[in-house]
Amino acid sequence: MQFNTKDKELALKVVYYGPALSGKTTNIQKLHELLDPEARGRLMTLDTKGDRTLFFDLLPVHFSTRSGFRIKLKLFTVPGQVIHETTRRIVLAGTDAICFIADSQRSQRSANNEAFKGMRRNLKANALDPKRIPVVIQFNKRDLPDAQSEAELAHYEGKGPEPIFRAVATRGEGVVETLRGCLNLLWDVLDAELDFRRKLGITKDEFMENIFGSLRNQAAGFEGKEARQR
Ligand SMILES: Nc1nc2c(ncn2[C@@H]2O[C@H](COP(=O)(O)OP(=O)(O)O)[C@@H](O)[C@H]2O)c(=O)[nH]1
Ligand SMILES: [Mg+2]
Repeated sequence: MQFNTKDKELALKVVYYGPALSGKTTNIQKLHELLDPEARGRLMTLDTKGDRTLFFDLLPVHFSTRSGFRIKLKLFTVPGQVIHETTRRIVLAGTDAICFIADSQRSQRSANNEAFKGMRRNLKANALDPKRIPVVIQFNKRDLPDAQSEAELAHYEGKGPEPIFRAVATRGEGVVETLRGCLNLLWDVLDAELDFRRKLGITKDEFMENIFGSLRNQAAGFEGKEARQR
């Protein structure tokens, strides 16, 4: 996080972490489609198949608050393949929150578990406390026949503190809910630690509205847009 109260600038970093092919890139591609073009920047996607040393996707989202703060939200994905462990560690550096994208398919259970353990290990390697960094878990690919059942997911819900979201990222289902859930936790942590609400001069609701408000307006169509300008 970069928080500059003098220049009224705040940059937050959220990382989409998880095993290979769980749908991390699809999540931020859908966000890119859904978010207000005025609020989001260019989606940068680097292909992990290519011959590069650093691979990740980045979607910047930026907006100004009523209180005059410029806020930039940087959404990153990590490459899931085992060989890219160093990249995952580097991308996690300085992260403020994590959306862990799990693959619902039964065949991917151990890949999910390995990635989750790796995430905790890489947080620690970056001197970040896994207990302090907000994490939400998304079980993606709910549409596939081999997906773990609701009863099986309920088992995870009881296991850890992380909220669990269901998604079909390819259809955009659950994508916004997951990010919203993550930012909800992040706001609470930052408000408790830094007195965020007072320093930013906005409430949590306003913060969320700034990011996601345009989604509702898109659904509401032209009338919604007009109402927003008033
Ligand atoms: N059936 C299904 N396929 C998905 C879903 N989300 C992503 N995929 C597919 O899974 C593959 C890997 O997705 P990608 O976002 O590249 O995974 P990443 O490696 O985590 O970034 C792609 O072929 C996606 O179209 C989903 O919810 N359902
Ligand atoms: Mg990817």
